[in-house]
Amino acid sequence: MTAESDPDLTTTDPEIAELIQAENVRQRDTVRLIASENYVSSAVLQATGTVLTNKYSEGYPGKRYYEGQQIIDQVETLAIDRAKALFGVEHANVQPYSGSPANLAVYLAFLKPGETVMGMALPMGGHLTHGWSVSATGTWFRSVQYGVRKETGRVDMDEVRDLARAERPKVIFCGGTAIPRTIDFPAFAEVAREIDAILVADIAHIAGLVAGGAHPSPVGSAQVISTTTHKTLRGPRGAMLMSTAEHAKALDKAVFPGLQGGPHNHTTAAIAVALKEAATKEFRQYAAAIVENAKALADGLSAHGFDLVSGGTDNHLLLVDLENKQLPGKQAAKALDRAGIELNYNTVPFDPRKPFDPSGIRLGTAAVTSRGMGTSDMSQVADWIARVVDAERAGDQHAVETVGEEVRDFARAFPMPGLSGDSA
Ligand code: DSN
Repeated sequence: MTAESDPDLTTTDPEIAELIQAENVRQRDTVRLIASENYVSSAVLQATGTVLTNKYSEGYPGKRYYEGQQIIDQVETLAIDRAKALFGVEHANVQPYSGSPANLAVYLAFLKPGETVMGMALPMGGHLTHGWSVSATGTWFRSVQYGVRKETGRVDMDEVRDLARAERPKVIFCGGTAIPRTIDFPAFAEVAREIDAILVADIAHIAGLVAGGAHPSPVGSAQVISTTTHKTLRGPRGAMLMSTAEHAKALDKAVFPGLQGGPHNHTTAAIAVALKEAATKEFRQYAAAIVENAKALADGLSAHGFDLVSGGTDNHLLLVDLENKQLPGKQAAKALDRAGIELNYNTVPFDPRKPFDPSGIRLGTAAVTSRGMGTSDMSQVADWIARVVDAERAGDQHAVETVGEEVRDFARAFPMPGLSGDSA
């Protein structure tokens, strides 16, 4: 390839170009309820697909191991400054490649192999990297895990305190991937203070809600905040670590050179753009609308007899136990996918079934909110979910297909961010 012979994607690789185009259409024509997904803006997409991908910049602004950083330093500094201003933190590192590497950096910064970490158990709503047994974090470190109360589906702070007092973890994680309720950061901070542990708030799921004022902030409670940038925050696939000034050096050293090489500068630029968007009034409205939509979806599903873990939601996420519907979560998720309603099967707390074929489904309202859907649309979506679940249990594939046609027509009426009118 030379500059004179540099054909575009459709010429160089029509197969991949067609697949990307097909994914454009698929994302446009479905109701996306995967709690960890979203639609980024055109501006974020544009920043991602730039020549910044060509540049190596191991190190940090002003202290790099490669030359030619005149522009990259400015890009990364903007991202850092915007993260600090948006979340109100003393330090931000925008280089982690994604959430799991960000959390691994926390271990490298504060723990030696074999030392104790405490986190929420994965089947209770936690994350693999909070010390779950199959993760490196549960293999290389001594892990103790807390859960939720069976009767309430909510985090049991008495259990957290008792476990912390008995096991003396050096690091405590709060947050997770299937928590439909507000995280009580001050209560976790009190436990961590008592045993002199570092509290890490993993806000990957709720970062957009925190930034938009729709969930309390962990700042002032957690010394370290870990987040991905692509869920409710609506940025590119990436992550950030934020902290008090005291822990800045340890975290930076853990990210680079501890775990990673050169940062993905095109992603850093897109994170900066997303952070700028997240500082707007419109973003605060979007964050509030996510929660309103989740509550409307919860009301709609409850009206159809669905059993919501914890009885409802305070944030963007719903966890539904399908045991009373006599349909396994995986079968329901696959039937809903055939009908254009995209979500994931998920374990529910105290699930008697296996993780690969669990009892529940997990839903989130960030992506549909980005499409401009509102509370009355959520009640329609709840009706469709109920119809598909009933049809699948009855083996009525025609009924599932009929919902699919209705869903496609409905979804097409909502413009898709990142997709210009004639692209699909
Ligand atoms: N995979 C993410 C989620 O779906 O919640 C967490 O890492």
